[in-house]
Amino acid sequence: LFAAVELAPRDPILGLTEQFNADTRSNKVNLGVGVYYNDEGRIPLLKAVRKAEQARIDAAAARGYLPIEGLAGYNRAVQELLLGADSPLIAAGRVLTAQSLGGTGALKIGADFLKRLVPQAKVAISDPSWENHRALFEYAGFEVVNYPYYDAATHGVNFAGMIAALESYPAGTVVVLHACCHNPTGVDLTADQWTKVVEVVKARQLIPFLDIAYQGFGDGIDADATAVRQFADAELTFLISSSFSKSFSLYGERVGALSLVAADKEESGRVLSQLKRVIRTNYSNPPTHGGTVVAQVLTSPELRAEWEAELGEMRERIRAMRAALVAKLKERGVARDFGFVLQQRGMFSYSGLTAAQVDRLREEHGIYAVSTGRICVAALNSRNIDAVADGIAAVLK
Ligand code: PLP
Ligand code: TYF
Repeated sequence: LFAAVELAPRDPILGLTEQFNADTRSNKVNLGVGVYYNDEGRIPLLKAVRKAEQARIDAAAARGYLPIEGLAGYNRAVQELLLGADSPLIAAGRVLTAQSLGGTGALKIGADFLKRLVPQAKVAISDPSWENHRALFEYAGFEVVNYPYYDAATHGVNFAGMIAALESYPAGTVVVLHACCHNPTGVDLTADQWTKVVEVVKARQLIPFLDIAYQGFGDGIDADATAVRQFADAELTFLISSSFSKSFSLYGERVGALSLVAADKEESGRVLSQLKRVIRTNYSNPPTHGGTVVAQVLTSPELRAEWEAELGEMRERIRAMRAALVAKLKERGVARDFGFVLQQRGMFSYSGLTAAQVDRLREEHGIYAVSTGRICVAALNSRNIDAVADGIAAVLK
């Protein structure tokens, strides 16, 4: 049966971590995978999370099945985080949310749902985009195309190219948009550029699918939701995949959500009934632990305040590392101006390093980055940053 099965290629990012783990050098640094590490180089367990987990253990709660769409309190909290607690769409019953297996799970149930709804549609993703976007939508049966996004010459967005592509798509094309902290480039649209994107999406009757995996890592919880809220204000129907992997440092618990904004409450009920079918036939219902913990933190005033402070610390630490990297490269006499790293948002920086330079960084210095030149700034710390600056300076000579 399996004799003809070919060996599949490794995911370039997760494959890099396997290679890193097998490296025996003690001074190695992994700037490959998108994970936030604290200054000690460890994935933090947030204090707010620990307290909510302790309360859950103390309550000795039974582990019955959750509803197909997950915990009601969790889903409501997700909606308020994305759209704002005072959102008229939530009040009108137009938003429906299903707890999902991380942001990836949200994209997948969204893709499966869309495939039944608009089977002929193409899906457009940014060039470049998160490693998994293309494969995920292709596995769901869609043809995937790229819209221009990153402009290497300016370290910015090729906005004219992006808009021209959106304007060229037929009505009903699904457009996947990174709502903040673009992965892999770190380059985001401004609020005014989002206004233009919303206008074009509306005029061309495209189907917006917003992916927000780093809310709170850019400029703050509400500031990072600007794109989501502009789509909401434009009276559009759209999809949002969201994730708490990063913002709660709960990578392995798989906590995310798919939210859909429907035209009215009655439509929302019909849509949810179909989405539940997708979920039922995939994994029946989501797990209890992560969703319960996140809901507890988001709805308890003390834990919420503690989480927001911890998220703010993560955001500030990444910013400090951006500034330190730029300064240290300058100190080492690197001629290229890396000031653009300070403008980028979230965990990542498209550093401008070539694949050959990334190879040398790994082979000669034990510093791992993605071959595209993407580095995870959230993996820099006060102990490894000098070695990283030395390595980058060396490969740029
Ligand atoms: N979408 C983007 C843009 C991401 O960078 C990630 C990162 O992991 C995801 C979705 C998936 O999130 P999760 O790890 O919660 O599945
Ligand atoms: O981009 C990253 O590094 C994270 C983690 O297939 C990740 O989003 C990377 C690749 C992948 C799944 C998750």
